[in-house]
Amino acid sequence: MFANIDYYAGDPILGLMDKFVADPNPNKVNLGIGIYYDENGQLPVLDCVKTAEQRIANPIAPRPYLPMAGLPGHRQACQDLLFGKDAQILQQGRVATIATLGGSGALKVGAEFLHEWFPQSKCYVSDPTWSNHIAIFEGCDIEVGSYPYYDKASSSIKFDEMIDFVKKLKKQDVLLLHPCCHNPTGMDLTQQQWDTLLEVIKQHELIPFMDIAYQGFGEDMDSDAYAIRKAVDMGLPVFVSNSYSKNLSLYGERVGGLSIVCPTADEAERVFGQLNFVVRRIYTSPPAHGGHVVDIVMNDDKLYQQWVNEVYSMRDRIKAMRLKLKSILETELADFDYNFDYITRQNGMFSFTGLTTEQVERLQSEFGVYLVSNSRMCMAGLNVNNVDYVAQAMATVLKG
Ligand code: KET
Repeated sequence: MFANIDYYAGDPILGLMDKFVADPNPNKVNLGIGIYYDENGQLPVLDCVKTAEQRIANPIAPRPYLPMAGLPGHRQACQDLLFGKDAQILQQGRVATIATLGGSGALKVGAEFLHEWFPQSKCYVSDPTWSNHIAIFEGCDIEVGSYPYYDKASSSIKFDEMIDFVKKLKKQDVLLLHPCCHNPTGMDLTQQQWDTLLEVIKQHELIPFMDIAYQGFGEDMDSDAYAIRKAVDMGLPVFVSNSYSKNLSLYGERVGGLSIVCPTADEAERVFGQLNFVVRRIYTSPPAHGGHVVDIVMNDDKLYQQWVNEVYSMRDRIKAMRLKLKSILETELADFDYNFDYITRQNGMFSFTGLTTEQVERLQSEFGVYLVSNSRMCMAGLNVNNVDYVAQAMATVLKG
C-alpha cells in the first residue's frame, strides 16, 4: 500500500543536526543550524525568560485552549516590536496579527492565506534563500521563482539586477524579503537600497512578505525593522512573519507571529478572521507556554529592557567571533590570494563562506566542523574555545 511513497531525502539543515549528534569526533563543532550557543557552547536560557517562567509556574494554572489567534498580549508584543509601540497603523486598527508556531508557522499560514485569496500570485524568493521558504510556499501550491540577490564572486548584492528583475513582475506577485540578517548570505540591503526597492514594489503593486527571524542580531531592534516600517510609511500592504526562536532562545516552544498591514480597519478585521480560519483548519490554536513567556517578557518594561540587553550581548559576541575568525584566517593565509572582508561585512548569525561543496565535506569528514552544504556557517556556534580550531581547519581546506 505504501510501497510507491517516495523516500524523504531529509532536510538540508535539520538533517545536518542529526549527523552532527551522531559524530563521535570529540572536537566536532556545529556551525550548521541557525541556533545561538553561548561562549561555553551551551544553548542559553535567557534571564528574562527564567523570570517569566517563574511567574507562570506559580501558581499552577488551568490549561484552556488559547484563542485561534493566540494570546492578545503575544499579538500585541509582535505588533509593538515590528512596527514600533506608537505606530499610527496600530492606533488605527489596520494590522491583523496572529500568534504562530514560530516563523515557520507564520510563513505557512501566510502562504495558505495567499493561496486562497490571491490564487494568481507567484512568490519570488532571493537567490539564495532559506531552503524552507521554497518548500513552504510550494507546499501551499504556490509557484515559486527566485530574484537575483547575491554575487558569489564579489560577495556582494546584485542590486541593479535585482531591481531590473523585480520591475518585470506581475501585479500582486509576492516578493519574499529578509528585512535584516539575510539567511544564508548575511548581506543586507542598505536603507537607501530598501527605499529604492520599496518604491519599485509600490509602483508595480507587488506584495512584500517580510520574514524577520533575527531581529536584534543585526544593528538594533529598530534599525533591523527599517524595511518593515518604511513599507508601512509608504502605504504598502505588507505581510510580516516574525520568529522569537532565536532572539528569545525559545526554539522548541514554537513562538512567532504573522502580521498583515491593511489599508483600513475593516479590511484588517476581514483578514484577521480569515487567518483565524486558516489556523482552525490546520491546528486550531497555538500552544500556551511560549505565548505566555512572550506576553510576560515583552509587556513588562523591566523584563523587556533586560531582554533587549540580552539580545545585544548575543549580537556582540557573534560580532567578536567574526573579527577573531577573520584575523586568524588572514594570518594563516597571508601568502594566498584570499579576501576575508566578507566575514565582518555580513550581519546576523550567518556567514556565507563561498567554500565549495568538496571543501565543506572535507571540513566535516576530516575535522568534524559542520557547515550547511551551500557553504553557510553559523557564526553563533563559534566561541573562544573552538574558533582557533575552526579557523585552522578552514585554512587547511582553503590551502587545498
Ligand atoms: N525564517 C528564517 C529566515 C529562518 O532562518 C528561520 C529558521 C525561520 C524563518 C524559522 O523560524 P522558526 O521560528 O524556527 O520556525 N532558520 C534556522 C533553523 C531552521 O532551518 O529551521 C536555520 O536556517 O538554520
